Amino acid sequence: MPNFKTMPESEKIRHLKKHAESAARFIKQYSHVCLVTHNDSDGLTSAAIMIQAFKREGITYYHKVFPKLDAGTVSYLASSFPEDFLMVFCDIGSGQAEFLSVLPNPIVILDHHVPVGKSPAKVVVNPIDVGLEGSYMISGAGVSYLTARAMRPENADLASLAVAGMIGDRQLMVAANALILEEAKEVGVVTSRRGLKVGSGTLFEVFMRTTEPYLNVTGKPEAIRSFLSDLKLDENKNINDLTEDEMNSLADAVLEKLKPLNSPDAVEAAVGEIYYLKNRSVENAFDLAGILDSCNKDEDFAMAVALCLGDSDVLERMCENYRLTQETLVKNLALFLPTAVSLENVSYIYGRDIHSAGNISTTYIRYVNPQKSFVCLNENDGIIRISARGTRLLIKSGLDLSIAVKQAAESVGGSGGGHNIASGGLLPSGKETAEAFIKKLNELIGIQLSKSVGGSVCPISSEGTIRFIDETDAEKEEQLSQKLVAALAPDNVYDTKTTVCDGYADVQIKTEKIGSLLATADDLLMNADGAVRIKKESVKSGYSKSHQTDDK
Ligand SMILES: [Mn+2]
Repeated sequence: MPNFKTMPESEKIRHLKKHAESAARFIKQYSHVCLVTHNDSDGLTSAAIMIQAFKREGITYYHKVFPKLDAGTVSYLASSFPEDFLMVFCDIGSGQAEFLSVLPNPIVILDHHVPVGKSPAKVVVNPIDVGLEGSYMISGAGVSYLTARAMRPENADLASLAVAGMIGDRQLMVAANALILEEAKEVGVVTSRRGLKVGSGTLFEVFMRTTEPYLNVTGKPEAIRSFLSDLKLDENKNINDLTEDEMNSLADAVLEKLKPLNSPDAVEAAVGEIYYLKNRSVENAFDLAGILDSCNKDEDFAMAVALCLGDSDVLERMCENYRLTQETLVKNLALFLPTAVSLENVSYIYGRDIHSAGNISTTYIRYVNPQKSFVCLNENDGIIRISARGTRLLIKSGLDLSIAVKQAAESVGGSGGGHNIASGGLLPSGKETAEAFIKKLNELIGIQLSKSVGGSVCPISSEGTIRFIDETDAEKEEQLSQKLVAALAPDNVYDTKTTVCDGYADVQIKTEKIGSLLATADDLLMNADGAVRIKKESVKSGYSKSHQTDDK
């Protein structure tokens, strides 16, 4: 078993590709496949990728879409398909090993979710198995693409769908994603330009219905008009037709609005590369991902796959559906975001029949308060659906929502899981259950973030103070704290401030990244420990004239 922890990223990707090759070889042995995919844009683009690949191999397929797998859905699959059908799961299936074990069929899993339990699958392709991050380095569509690509080189044209899947899952263009994007550009199925990362349309339309980024003008006609006229931009101009200068000034104005949030996630989500899918009927990748995410019925899912594979007859209907969904979302955000309650480590909204709870969560953590994890608890049909979100900054400080949500949900008789940054689950209904869950979650996240590092370092901001309490007696001897900070001075990074007072010394550290802050605090504490020990040793061996203190 290779050691994936110490392996360079390119090696990990090479191993992932090897797994994809095994999956491709395995799939090609079958003539009948039941394809099961997740119901979001990443799952639906995965479906389109695999369906095109099956068609090219002459494999007969059936396609089922589920929001999640449980005992019921798996027993439905078991009773609906003969045992000799290959079951291929895309963007779903890693967390449900125990349910899948009852299927007599051969199974292939192409997924990027956290694996739970021993998988009954014959082949699993999952980035986490080779030490890559599933939450931002490759999506379900990316994993499916690598598999399809290994089935047949001509499947390289499906890379544009993989890019739409990455966009839909809000991934970063790094690691395996970067490699797939490079391939997509090489074969000419994707191009890109820099600017505001939104769908196409007139500037007025874009700000009326775009929730990524969600700004103080979003959905407000008057505010949008004055924002655009201040920038001397014509509200009826299509965003695709903006000159480079116009796009830059628009992007700068949006960044200015995001500044007070101090959220790298928001900045990254708002401005950067816009991807155009050159061989798809919806060219803008944000539009395609949005359209697919607005699908929620079986007939929508069939249209979604058809749209991905070039059926332009369904285009108008799906775009209209998407427009309505976004309008409702903008209204819901205005309605629900102000109802959020904040505890020490988590903010939450609890309500009934909340539409698009996942989007509300994403919007809240990104554009309202990125300093704490966020949970939307949506009660309907006698059950509470959890949708929890974190930020990469919080994850660097120790947050893992897949674990915290699972444990908190289980503590009140529910279930949960997902990614470290975005996780979901179910709870029994009732306000008391919801409150008990939140209380437990708040506590668990507090433990994960382990609020203090050898003093009062707050790991959520990139600013912290370590206080050294001086136990030496100021009347009779030299203050140890002064010696200590003098000894530490060479370790000071840019923006380190030291204050020495009677009885204590404060070292205040400011860094750009939370990681550097933690590393600096760690170094300082280690060296401080060393300095104290040396001081005590020197006291013992008589080098110091100061009064000998208790040195056990
Ligand atoms: Mn996914």
